[in-house]
Amino acid sequence: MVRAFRYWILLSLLIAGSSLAETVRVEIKGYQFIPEEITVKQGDTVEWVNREKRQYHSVWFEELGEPESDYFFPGESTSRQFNQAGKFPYRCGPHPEMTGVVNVEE
Ligand SMILES: [Cu+2]
Repeated sequence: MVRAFRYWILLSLLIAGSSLAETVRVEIKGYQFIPEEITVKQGDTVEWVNREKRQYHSVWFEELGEPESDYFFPGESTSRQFNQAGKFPYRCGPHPEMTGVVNVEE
């Protein structure tokens, strides 16, 4: 019984400490990325979901020299995986005042 309990503790620690990649969601509403700044772990994916009534948006990591995402409409989303640690500012293509930041931790 004690031994089983020890195994259970060990297993719990392994699960808690595992680096399973996650998908973290950012919502877009009222011409804002919500939350505007997020912190994820290396290997995680960020998914931006458009919650507007009728406005499309894009996600553009302009400073990384990447192409802008396709425009995505209400109910649609776009996503990007982050495999490198760092601070990554981005913006919406059609609305330069819409900005956000993804912080990626090792
Ligand atoms: Cu926009």
